[in-house]
Amino acid sequence: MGFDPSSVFLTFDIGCSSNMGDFLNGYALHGLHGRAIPTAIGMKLANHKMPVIAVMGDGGCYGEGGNHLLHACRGNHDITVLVFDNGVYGLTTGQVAPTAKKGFKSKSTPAGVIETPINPLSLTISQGATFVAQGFAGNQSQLAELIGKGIAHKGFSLINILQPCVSFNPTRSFDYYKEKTYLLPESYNAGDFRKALDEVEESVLQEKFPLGVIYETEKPVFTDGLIQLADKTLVDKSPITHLESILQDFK
Ligand SMILES: Cc1ncc(C[n+]2csc(CCOP(=O)(O)OP(=O)(O)O)c2C)c(N)n1
Repeated sequence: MGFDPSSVFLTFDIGCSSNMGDFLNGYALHGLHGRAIPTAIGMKLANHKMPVIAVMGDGGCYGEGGNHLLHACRGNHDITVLVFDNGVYGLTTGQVAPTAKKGFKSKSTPAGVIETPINPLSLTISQGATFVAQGFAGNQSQLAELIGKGIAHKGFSLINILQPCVSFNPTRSFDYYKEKTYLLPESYNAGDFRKALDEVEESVLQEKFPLGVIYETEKPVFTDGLIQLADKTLVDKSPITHLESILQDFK
């Protein structure tokens, strides 16, 4: 997208997903499990002209950090969240994550998952997200395009990325995703809220995964509502000249 690495901010959760922080150049913060979204929102408030991207696993985003996700959606915070959805807690070796299918047997659910899985698409669309897409690690050109669109979108964007965890989730193999994913047709209208929810519901019934932009709309973003930020960003407004005295409080 032509960004200088020093003009973008990335925040990484904890997990295999977030070890991506070791492979990218750019300003980044590798924070706490489930907390990449509040960190991203904080960065956006400090400098709302800067693209901010949060990278998370499905455990961190839909489990431990699920509450943050809801409020990021309803606030239409202008950040992009990339979720590496493999259906398990990969880094901690395969406990079940919220997108796993009912009945899935894992180390933490030896008799099978009892709960209904979270559907990240309908969840975020219904809570006010203004850009919701799904990609597949096996379709890299489409995925790159979706990530670009998500970053370019003004408002809260979520890209759920289906990907195998070859070590700890054999049920979600490449072949499984190849069979179960489908591209949304050209005629699909991503601007229709009700149709987007219907499409997702139908895909769940069929046990299929749509790929593409599922829903997209325009609404004012959170910082548009802050008159304090109307003229310039917070970092431009108040250079921190008294950092030492702030830090003293923590000593
Ligand atoms: C507050 C907190 N709880 C639990 C952990 C332990 N922990 C580290 S990674 C992880 C799971 C990561 O799973 P996911 O977010 O799905 O990412 P993945 O590794 O699959 O990419 C957990 C539970 C932690 N580091 N911090």
